[in-house]
Amino acid sequence: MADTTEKNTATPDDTIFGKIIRGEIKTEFLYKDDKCVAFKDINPVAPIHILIVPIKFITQISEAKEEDEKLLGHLLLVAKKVAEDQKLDKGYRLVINNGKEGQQSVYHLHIHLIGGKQLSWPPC
Ligand code: IU
Repeated sequence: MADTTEKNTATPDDTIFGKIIRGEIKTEFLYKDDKCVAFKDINPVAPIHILIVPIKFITQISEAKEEDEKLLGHLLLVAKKVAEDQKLDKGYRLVINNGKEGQQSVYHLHIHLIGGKQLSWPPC
């Protein structure tokens, strides 16, 4: 399995997702607007595994501010729209990993959209 931890490529105000957003790494966007992008996870854990990433650099959900309230709502609605586009009508899961114990590896906030099979619970 590819090592997707990216500690050595991140700078304090950028990550590989910044490069993807800016087009420095060629990536097919499944959705894009002036606030966020969505693209396939490079290491999918399910048949459908898409990341919804804000263009604004927020390292993680625990660092989001009151002023980000509208953006966070927008990300959830985009995740819902992408799920509909992917015809995930039987269900799906949205996940935000936060920090070390949350298994976050890329420190640019993102929502995982996971589906396309029967998921199990609990996840740990
Ligand atoms: P996490 O919540 O920070 O652990 O998720 C980061 C995700 O980013 C993880 O699922 C990786 O497979 C994914 N990813 C990617 O899609 N493209 C990349 O270039 C890198 C990581 I680095």
